[in-house]
Amino acid sequence: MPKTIHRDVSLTGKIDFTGIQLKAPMDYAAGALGVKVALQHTFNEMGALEALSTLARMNQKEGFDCAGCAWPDPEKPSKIAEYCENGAKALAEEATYEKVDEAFFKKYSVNEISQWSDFKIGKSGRLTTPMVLKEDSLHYEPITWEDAYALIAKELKNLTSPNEAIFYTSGRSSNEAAFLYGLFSRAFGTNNMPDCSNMCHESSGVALSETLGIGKGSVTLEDFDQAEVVIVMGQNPGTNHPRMLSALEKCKHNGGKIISINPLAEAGLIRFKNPQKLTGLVKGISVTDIHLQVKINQDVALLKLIMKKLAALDAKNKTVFDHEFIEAYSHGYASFLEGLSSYSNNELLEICGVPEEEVDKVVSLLAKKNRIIICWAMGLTQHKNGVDNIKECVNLLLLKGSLGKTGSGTCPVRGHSNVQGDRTVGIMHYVSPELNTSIKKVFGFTPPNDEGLDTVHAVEAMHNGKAKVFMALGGNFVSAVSDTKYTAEALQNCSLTVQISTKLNRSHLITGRKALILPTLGRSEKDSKNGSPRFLTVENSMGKVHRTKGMLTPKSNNLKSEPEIISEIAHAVLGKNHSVPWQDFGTDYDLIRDKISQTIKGFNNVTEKSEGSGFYLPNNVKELDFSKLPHGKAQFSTCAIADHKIEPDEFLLMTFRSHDQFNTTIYGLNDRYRGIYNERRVLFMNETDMVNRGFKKLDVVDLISNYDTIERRAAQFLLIPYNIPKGNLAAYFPETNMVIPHNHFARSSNTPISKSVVVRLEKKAYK
Ligand SMILES: Nc1nc2c(c(=O)[nH]1)N[C@H]1C(S)=C(S)[C@@H](COP(=O)(O)OP(=O)(O)OC[C@H]3O[C@@H](n4cnc5c(=O)[nH]c(N)nc54)[C@H](O)[C@@H]3O)O[C@H]1N2
Ligand SMILES: Nc1nc2c(c(=O)[nH]1)N[C@H]1C(S)=C(S)[C@@H](COP(=O)(O)OP(=O)(O)OC[C@H]3O[C@@H](n4cnc5c(=O)[nH]c(N)nc54)[C@H](O)[C@@H]3O)O[C@H]1N2
Ligand SMILES: [Mo]
Repeated sequence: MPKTIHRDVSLTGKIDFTGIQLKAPMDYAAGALGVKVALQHTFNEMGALEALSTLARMNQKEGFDCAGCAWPDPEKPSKIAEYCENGAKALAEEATYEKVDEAFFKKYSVNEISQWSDFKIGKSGRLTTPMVLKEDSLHYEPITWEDAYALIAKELKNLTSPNEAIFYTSGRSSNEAAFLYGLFSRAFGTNNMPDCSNMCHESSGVALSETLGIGKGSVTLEDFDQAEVVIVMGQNPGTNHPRMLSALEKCKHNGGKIISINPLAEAGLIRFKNPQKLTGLVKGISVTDIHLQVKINQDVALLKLIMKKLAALDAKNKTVFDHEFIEAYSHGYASFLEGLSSYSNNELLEICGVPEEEVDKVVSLLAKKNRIIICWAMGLTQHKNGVDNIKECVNLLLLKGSLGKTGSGTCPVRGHSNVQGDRTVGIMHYVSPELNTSIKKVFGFTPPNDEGLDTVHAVEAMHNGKAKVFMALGGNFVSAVSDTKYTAEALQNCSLTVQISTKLNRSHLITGRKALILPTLGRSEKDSKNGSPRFLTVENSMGKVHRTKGMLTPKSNNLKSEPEIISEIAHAVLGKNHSVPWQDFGTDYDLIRDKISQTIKGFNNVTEKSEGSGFYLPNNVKELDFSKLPHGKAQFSTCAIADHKIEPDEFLLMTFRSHDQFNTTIYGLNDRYRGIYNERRVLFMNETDMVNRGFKKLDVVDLISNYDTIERRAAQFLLIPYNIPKGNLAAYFPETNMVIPHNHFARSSNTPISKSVVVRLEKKAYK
């Protein structure tokens, strides 16, 4: 177990198998079993009555926004239920009656709790009262809110420079809380605002900003009704965005075709049994028309091949590409075409690993269609060439003129339910001159003008002692970031770590010399001030801002809302004479929204406009306005094919989510769609690879990576033969974060390479 100076905390919990059972992978998502599992989770944690009445208000206009994912709500939400199995699990996790209170911390030391699995830690329950872990202590003790704020103020004021502080955000926050947090960080004097987006869709943000002038997608939910083709790349919607399957179903109903590009045939992409329809529960529809089983990280090669073949057709009749669009709205077409010709079709086929007849089916479909949507998530962003993966998607849409018209466009499918809103209202490590100017105008102070630290660089700064205070608005930093051992050492180097959280997680155990837990209200809980309930706002994956209002009685009387906690911290640090009226913000959310209206483009009258189904933020792609880009045009790009130097005994590993987790929160031990029950330490491997290496089903192996001559190891995984391309492996995060090097990340976006880690396997004797 890794030692720290003060404490002996485990990074992973005791590693043990939990009793695996295997079944055949499923070929459909949702259905009656999905409904049953959803209800089981909520009934167990909340009781049947409360569970049913709460689920009925989820994602409805007067209800609260599901904290599960950022997929938008339809204009007319389903009367039966507008939630999915995994949304229900997210609710159950937050609304549980289990509590982590003073008595819990008195009973268990951080060393003891850290021996538990992430599953058991999460199941301990909701945090109920502020707690402090004093220097050299092994037990958290209660602290008053005032003393907690004072401790933070003292530590922050002791720093030699504001840049020694780090303010991390996870994407569950509201617009109001995120706006205040960003404002506070800037008023304190630093842009050190890493956020979960750095590990998630940053590659999308960078690629889309550079090519189309906005770091967000361009489609609305209604575009799915009109699309002729939807391409779903590097995404597992059946598990991570189940409500997206209804949109795909509708698209198909209207005659659209679905193409999936994924190394795995994920259940939700094969067949969908819509739980909101009686017929759907039984029969369902087949979702994907063509599945391209690409090798991990060879999407650029595959897209190049598709576009090369389309270009060859277009050369004959000039009807395949939208030449009018290309001429009017894009720049760089000629050099893009030239770039395509530097590879032969055979080379590209060999690299991407997809059978040519499947590629040809896609080519003949795309040749005739113009209303095309490309959806993607982590399968494209978390690679060294993540930014290029997305630029190559943009190239295809530009060729087909599939932007700025109904039924077409870019659709990066966001992760956390408000990760997009957090960024819109100011959580970013880079400098936005426009935002700085408005902050100066509205609040009367000058925000810092030097770029701050993103996630990977924040870890590095803490590791080498350049940053000393770490604060997190949600999330589970130590487990979410790559290179668990290095990240743990980084946090342990801090003098103070502060977690504003709803649930206990490993980041409360692997801490700075001093640590604070500040417990906060969850999305589903009533947020009242002087007896009147308040609402907050969020932005969904498609740029629509709307209200969210909790309805459940808070799990403890000693919880505070995120905006209140942040404004009290800011007040304690910056004092009552600061030009920002911090304490007023904690009590009056309308006031925060007034200030957001004045500061952030597109938010005017947000309090009124967010009512009902809300409003869309401005989006230049929808208007085909590329005036801010070079030559005033959307940009074609020449993208690099990934070039992994893989030795004969090495594999490329993707680290992904099971059906029973939300990031580092483990809901359960089943990955039903993939046929895995009661176990998370599994490694999916191609059967021929297994035979060739002399491995058998359920053999035990360690995963080992070797970057820059440093060996990193994740111990004890059970081998599962699976339909995955040769040379590729898959296993769950966060267990695998031990082998992902902290200093290898995507070019330009700095997103860790969580989906393409070079590893070898070492067989272990195990009884
Ligand atoms: N229930 C649930 N919902 C969630 C989450 C959760 O953990 N649980 N997490 C939320 C968050 S923060 C996010 S970011 C999203 C994540 O949503 P996803 O991106 O769907 O999540 P992953 O499990 O990482 O799955 C990535 C998919 O990409 C594929 N893939 C991997 N490598 C490649 C590649 O090189 N090329 C291609 N084409 N495909 C590849 C994998 O096979 C897998 O299907 O979901 C959000 N919603
Ligand atoms: N290897 C590998 N690593 C990855 C990924 C991967 O695919 N592979 N995916 C990456 C991605 S896409 C992401 S987004 C990150 C996720 O990184 P994070 O966002 O940091 O991690 P989460 O697991 O979502 O955080 C869960 C914790 O958030 C707290 N929480 C939940 N709801 C609330 C709330 O409403 N308010 C507050 N204040 N706290 C709350 C709870 O205490 C809970 O324990 O992980 C990244 N890490
Ligand atoms: Mo994410």
